Amino acid sequence: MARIVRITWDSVQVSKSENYGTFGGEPGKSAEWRLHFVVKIDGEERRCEVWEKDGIRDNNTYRTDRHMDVELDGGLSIEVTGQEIDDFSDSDRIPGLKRNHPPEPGWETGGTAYRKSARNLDFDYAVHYRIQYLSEAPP
Ligand SMILES: [Ca+2]
Ligand SMILES: [Ca+2]
Repeated sequence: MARIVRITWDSVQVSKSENYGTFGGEPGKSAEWRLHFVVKIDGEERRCEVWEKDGIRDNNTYRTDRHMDVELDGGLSIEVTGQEIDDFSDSDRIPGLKRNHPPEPGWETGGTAYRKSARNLDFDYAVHYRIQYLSEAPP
C-alpha cells in the first residue's frame, strides 16, 4: 500500500494581476481570476480543483486554503493553469506552472513549504503550497 500525501494549497501571491488601461487593457483596477490546482501521479491527473476570485489586485496575497490527499504510487507533480475572465471578449490566459516533487525528508515532519512563480507581460504571481505525508512509512 502506497503512502498518502497531502498537498495543501495555502495562498496565491499576486504581483501583477492584469494589464490595465485604455488601450486594449483591462478596465478598472482589479481582475477576475480562475486558477486550476492540479495534482498528478506519473503525469496523470489525480485531483483538480478550481479556485475563482474576483477583485484580484496587484501586490496582494489571497488565501486559498484547500488540500488534496493522494496515494503516492508514482511520481508526484503539481500543475497550475488559469484564466482571467472577461465578459466582452475571450478570457486571457494566465501563465501556468508545473513542478515535479520527488519525496523529501521534510514530508515526514510536518511538511515542506514550496513557492513556485509564473509570469508574462500581463500577469505575475506565485503559489504557496505544502506537501506532507499523512500515513506512516511501512515498517
Ligand atoms: Ca482581461
Ligand atoms: Ca477581467
